[in-house]
Amino acid sequence: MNNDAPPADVGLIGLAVMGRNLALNIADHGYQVAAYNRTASVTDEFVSDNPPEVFGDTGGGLVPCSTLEGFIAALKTPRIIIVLVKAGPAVDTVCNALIDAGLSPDDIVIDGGNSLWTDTIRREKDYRGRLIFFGSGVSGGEVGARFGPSLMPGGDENAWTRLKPIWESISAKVDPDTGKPMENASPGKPVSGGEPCTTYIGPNGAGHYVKMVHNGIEYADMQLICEAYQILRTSCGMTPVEIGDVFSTWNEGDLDSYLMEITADILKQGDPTTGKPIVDVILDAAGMKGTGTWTAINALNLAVPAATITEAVFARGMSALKDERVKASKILAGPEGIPGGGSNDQPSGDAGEQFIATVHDALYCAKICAYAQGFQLMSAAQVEYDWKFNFGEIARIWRGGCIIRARFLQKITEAYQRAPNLDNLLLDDYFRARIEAAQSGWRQVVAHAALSGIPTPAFASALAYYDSYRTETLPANLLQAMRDFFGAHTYERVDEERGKVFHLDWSGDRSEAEMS
Ligand code: NBP
Repeated sequence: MNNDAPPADVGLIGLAVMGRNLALNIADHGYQVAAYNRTASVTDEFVSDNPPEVFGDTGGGLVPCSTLEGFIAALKTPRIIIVLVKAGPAVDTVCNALIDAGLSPDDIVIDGGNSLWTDTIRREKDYRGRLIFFGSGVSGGEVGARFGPSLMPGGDENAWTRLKPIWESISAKVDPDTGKPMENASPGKPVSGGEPCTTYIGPNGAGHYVKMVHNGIEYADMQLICEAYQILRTSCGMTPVEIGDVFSTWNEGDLDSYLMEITADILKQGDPTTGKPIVDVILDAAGMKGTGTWTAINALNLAVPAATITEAVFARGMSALKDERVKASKILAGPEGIPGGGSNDQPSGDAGEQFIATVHDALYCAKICAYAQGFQLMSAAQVEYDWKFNFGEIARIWRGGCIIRARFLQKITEAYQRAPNLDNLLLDDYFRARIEAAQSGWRQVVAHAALSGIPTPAFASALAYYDSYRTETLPANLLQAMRDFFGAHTYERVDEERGKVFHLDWSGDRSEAEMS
């Protein structure tokens, strides 16, 4: 540690991709950041790569620390320490090492990693009296961390009061008039003004929970874009560059989003080695790190029909079965005997343009459903886990910095501002009208894909979600009868109060009795 350095305002442990970029962002905002990494050479290299000039005249800078004792001594008290290490046991290793190195009970330790929210609930309790454990979702990847992420803080509210000025200064900013992200930050020159993309989410694991659902929605959003690409490629015979051009146009309208923007860019990129479109040389086997799966598991646990999010996780799993799929593609016939599906009847000219418009509508409608499911899941979770979410605020802080940032989120913010207790986003007047106007294209695309043998699990599941949600009588009456038949699980009657349950003596005289 440099003994001449003034005490640091905030500490950062873990200088991999996220930690180093967040440290630079914090320093850009005029803070002195004590930086520590388990492997000390990483700290030295990081600090020597980022001399004080990097931070211009902001007054911010880095204070390298080679031991945790030195790190603790470098920080103003009560301390604020951000931990950005690999999610899982490493977070506890760091907390315990900090306690052993002399941390005080009123020091805040913020876990900014993708930790499982139940771990955050446990840690918040476990470390009470030794340190104040606080969880915060950080979204936006490397660039977001550097120039403005979306931050989803959860934990003790007094701790939030201390953290708030830093979190508000380093988060992404949105233009309050347009609702669009302000993206003109550069090293040493942070964005000034604008609405910060952070707000207090709730106690204990609430911030990490909302970040998890954000990632679940991100899975669905990405899968839907991929399905739109697959349909245009297979059914219209369009090249990646042509589809990239279409996506660039869509990015100027309703579907304006970071993911749409980067997809258009990716589709126009050639492979530096072969010159082919890069997308054609990347193996179609998706990876995942767990947050989508956690969202799906939580939706299943709470019986919330977040089907499009869950399908997006399954779609990655299916993609990873590459070798099996290659074999199956030579064995299993699609419609009209086309192996692996696909259509020979490609629309062109006006018909082609019209078809592209239907794919746009399908993507837009399905995307609304994916978001509706994410918000429905959070709505169930707040009851189950005793939180009180402000959904308008959650949509608001997702408008900038994070991976799912999109024009569309402004509309979600407005929907929840109009009706904070909205049962489902689909019931909001704006979204209801938009789906009403676009659903015909959505239905055509799903039908076309089914008839052509093109897999569209997310498009189709979103449509099933929409149709199920708007159906007054589902065949669950028949299902309940079956459950009562084989397991005496009882049923409710349409002509009795909810909560009264009945059983029919299916194997006896078929009389009905009210059960207690
Ligand atoms: P990684 O998740 O790759 O973790 C690497 C860092 O953890 C290194 O600094 C490493 O130190 C440190 N570390 C490990 Br591993 N075990 C440790 C231990 N027992 N004690 C102390 N330090 C330990 O880094 P990342 O990609 O920057 O991500 C950080 C967190 O942010 C993760 O939770 C991640 O899920 C989350 N996140 C990542 C992204 C992204 O785009 N990468 C986006 C949003 C959130 P070492 O140098 O000594 O090995």
